[in-house]
Amino acid sequence: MENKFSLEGKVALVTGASYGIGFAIAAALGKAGAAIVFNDLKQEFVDKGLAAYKEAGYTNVKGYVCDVTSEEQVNDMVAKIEKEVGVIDILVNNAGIIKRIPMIEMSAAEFRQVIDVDLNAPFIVAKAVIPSMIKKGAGKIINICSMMSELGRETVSAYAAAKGGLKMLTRNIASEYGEYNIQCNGIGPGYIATPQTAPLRELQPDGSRHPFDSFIISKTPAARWGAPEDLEGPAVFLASNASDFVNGHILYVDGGILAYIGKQP
Ligand code: NAP
Ligand code: GCO
Repeated sequence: MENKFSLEGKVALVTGASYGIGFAIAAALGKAGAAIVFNDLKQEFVDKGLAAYKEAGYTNVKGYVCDVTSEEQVNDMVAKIEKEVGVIDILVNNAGIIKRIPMIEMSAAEFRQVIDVDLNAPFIVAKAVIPSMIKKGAGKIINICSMMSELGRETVSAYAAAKGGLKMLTRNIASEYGEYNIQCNGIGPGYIATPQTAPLRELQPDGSRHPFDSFIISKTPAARWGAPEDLEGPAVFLASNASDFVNGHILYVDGGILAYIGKQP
């Protein structure tokens, strides 16, 4: 039987993938056969990423310096990738930032910065890769959403607005380009242990768990934080022919958070 999960011969661009969730997803796509392409903001991070992929045994990897909020830089990078590696078959919009600031203390500039990276940039990168996908007659776009695509919480107004918007951008790309055999889906990770969430897991001065850490364990039926590796299978599924009739879907990989009302008293 044909292996519907094989990514042999495919080119995958994962944004912001020197470490964290992006690295785990790119590595999984690489293991399934894809050529890995990633970017980061500075050469220093790209070099660290390249060294990490090499250490993990990946040789078919290219890294580029590119700020995904800059349309000019993104268009240059995509043109270079098409020339140096090939047409991008799989795009994972992973690069993201968060600012945890109570809304009434947040400046409009800070709000805009989060929207710029977490919502405008996925639009910019998707817009840059879709024309070649249309020509090729196939393409996969995966947008990394969040629990905050569905839920609110104190201090993350900009992030929730951006990730909620990204869910709808996902559905709109699916609606607009589905007829060209392009599938655009989202992955909504639950609480995953990465540098982004490190401040929420810091040990207290007395050595006890951070209250947010205990809160997340109690809100998650799986009773643990996720690891970046928990996203590997879902990413390969959505990047492969196994999901060719799945379009505009957000796959939440959250240990059950969205299904759960919370521990009863
Ligand atoms: P992370 O550890 O902070 O990594 C984010 C990556 O994005 C970094 O490599 C960062 O680059 C890069 N980046 C940020 N702004 C960029 C820009 N303008 N241009 C290019 N690259 C940029 O985050 P993570 O936890 O792995 O999260 C990855 C994605 O998953 C994000 O979209 C995040 O919102 C989402 N997510 C995370 C969780 C979680 O619990 N961790 C849950 C749900 C969703 P630098 O190295 O230069 O900072
Ligand atoms: C926060 C967290 C979240 C997670 C994630 C949840 O402060 O609430 O950082 O936003 O990172 O996106 O899915």
